[in-house]
Amino acid sequence: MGQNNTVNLRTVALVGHGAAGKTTLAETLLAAAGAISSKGSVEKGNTVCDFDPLEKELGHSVNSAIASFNWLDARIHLIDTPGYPDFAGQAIGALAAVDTALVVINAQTGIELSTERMMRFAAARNLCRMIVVNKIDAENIDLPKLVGEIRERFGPECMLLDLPAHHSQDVVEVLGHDDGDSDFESVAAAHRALIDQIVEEDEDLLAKYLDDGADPNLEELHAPFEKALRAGHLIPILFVSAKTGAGIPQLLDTLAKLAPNPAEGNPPPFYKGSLDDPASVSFDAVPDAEKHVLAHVFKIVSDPFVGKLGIFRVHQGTIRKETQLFVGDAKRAFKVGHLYRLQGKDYLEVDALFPGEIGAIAKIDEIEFDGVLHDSHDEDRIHLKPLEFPEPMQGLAVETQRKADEQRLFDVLHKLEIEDPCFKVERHPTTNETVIRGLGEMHLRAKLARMSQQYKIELHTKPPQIAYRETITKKAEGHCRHKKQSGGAGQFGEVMLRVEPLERGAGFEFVDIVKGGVIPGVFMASVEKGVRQALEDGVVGGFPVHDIRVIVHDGKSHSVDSKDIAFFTAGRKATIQAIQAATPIILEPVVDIEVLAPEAAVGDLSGDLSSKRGQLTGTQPRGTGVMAISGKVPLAELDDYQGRLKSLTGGQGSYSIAFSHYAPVPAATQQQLASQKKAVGLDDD
Ligand SMILES: Nc1nc2c(ncn2[C@@H]2O[C@H](COP(=O)(O)OP(=O)(O)OP(=O)(O)O)[C@@H](O)[C@H]2O)c(=O)[nH]1
Ligand SMILES: [Mg+2]
Repeated sequence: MGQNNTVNLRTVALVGHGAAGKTTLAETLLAAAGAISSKGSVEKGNTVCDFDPLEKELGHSVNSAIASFNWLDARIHLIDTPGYPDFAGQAIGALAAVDTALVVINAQTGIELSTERMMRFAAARNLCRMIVVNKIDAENIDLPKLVGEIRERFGPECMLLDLPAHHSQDVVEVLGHDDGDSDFESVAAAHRALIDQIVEEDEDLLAKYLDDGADPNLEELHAPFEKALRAGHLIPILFVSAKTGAGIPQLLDTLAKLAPNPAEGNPPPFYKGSLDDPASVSFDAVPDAEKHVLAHVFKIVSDPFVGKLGIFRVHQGTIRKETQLFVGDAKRAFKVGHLYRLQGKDYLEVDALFPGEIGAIAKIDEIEFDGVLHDSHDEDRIHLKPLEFPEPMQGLAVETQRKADEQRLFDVLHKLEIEDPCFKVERHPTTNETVIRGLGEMHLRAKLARMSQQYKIELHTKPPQIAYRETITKKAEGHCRHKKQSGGAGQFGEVMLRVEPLERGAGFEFVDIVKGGVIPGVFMASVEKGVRQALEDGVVGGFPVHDIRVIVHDGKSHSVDSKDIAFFTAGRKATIQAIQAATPIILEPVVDIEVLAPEAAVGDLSGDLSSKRGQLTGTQPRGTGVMAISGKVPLAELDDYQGRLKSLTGGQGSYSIAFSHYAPVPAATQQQLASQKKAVGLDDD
């Protein structure tokens, strides 16, 4: 059977915390499998997966990278992902493309922030998970203690699939062995525990095992092993050193023999129809090469030289060069043309891609992130369950240094936005600011570097203005009779309305309960426009008003003088009046923050956050000597947090933020913001 045969395909994402050794591990696997002739290193900047100049400069991954190799009968597609929380979008995207998440843990630092997040994200997508403990060659590590911590954090289903031996120079596999040397825990005990766990999955096998007292053979164990992986009843732990190569042959064998093939993993959750429509049905893609094509785009790259590149996983059917494909609900198909498999930065042209393969198509403008590619209109309106990404909150207001670049700026920002679901661009017409948002300071720095290096655009940056909002705290009435009689035709419109607070996040509701046509239907649309204008302009500090219901209940019109503009103005002014009477307040965004820092800095950091109106919710150990401080803090207080963190931790800290909720600003801030706003004119038109 060929390596293209679906049963022989494996898709694996290397995920985990920054510096755990994922990129090095990918390099070591590729070299050991003979896919590359010599092994590069992240220090030298010559690995297959960290090929971006920025990655070479920073010494860690910024983008996910794809490579593949053959081992035994299997072709293994590997995605190396960045571990820093700032680049989490890349790792989350990669999880949508694989059957197995290989969570890499650094033996020196233990369980870290991204280890935990990725275990959670992978479980949420029902992926088969395996834990790889890397750097077993390092000094001063305590592997038995780490195994204990892994089980405590992720459950007793985390079971040893191999054990380090001869002072971590080697590794002994325990599924097929029940004796041999190991550095800790007996091979026999680990073997027994593993077999016991696996046979639980198959009643017949369990009965036979109990009767005979003999171990089932590896063939008999295969199906229940996959079942246990799929159900999350088994999360194998493996040990490696990506540096010395210890444990690498065992890991390769595990990927080829035990990692699920596309039919053995949990199928991806596809939907026909819209997700919020209760009538839409979920179904499993079938990894059958003969069926209709279903592929999911999990990554977009826009390269100034290659153009737009869509990277996808084939879930069903076969994509060939001459295949006609549709993107999402598109009416028109495109012909594939060139089809590639990726090896780091290299594109290798192939004739066909089968279910379970990862590949790329270039220069197709319609391809979009998270889109489904298919080859028949029968598959229109099919979506993969949408990926959930953290909301980018870290903002930077940007301006081009050269005026001549202004035009290009938006094109380039748009390209970056398409590639990265955690990078957003906002235009604020009122403040004339262009704000870029990402998951952290490093994320934005990477974008600026990319714009400078690839697109030759240099930017000035400054902290952006905070996205304040206004809302009301009680019901109130508003009334405006707009009347103008200055020669010629007059203007007349009268509106009576009531405003009511809605719960946070509810937005805006417009309700028309006018009786007897006192405001004719044709003018009601103008009233609503006036109301919306008032809400957009804000009343207290000039910020948009949210979470409000506006009920128009009475009014008057004039048979000759009533005009759209008159009702627009009356609606706007009545709203302003009502809001002013409804005790309006200003709200500010509050974010969840997680700070990772050395234990010694925890006191200073907690004190600093508290003094910045932060509310701490907990402090937890993360790995050796590292603590995670979590809490909520107003975004406005984090303008220069990177700098403060650096000085309080001697450069050893990192943090990430995600949107939490909107909350009222302190009275003094409200006064200050209100005084900065021009008075709202109820008299102007
Ligand atoms: N001693 C030792 N060092 C290792 C091993 N594997 C990786 N390293 C080193 O650990 C550092 C980080 O390795 P990377 O491969 O860049 O780690 P990564 O997980 O890809 O990091 P991110 O891309 O930031 O998520 C580098 O200095 C590697 O040389 C190992 O097995 N043993
Ligand atoms: Mg890396």
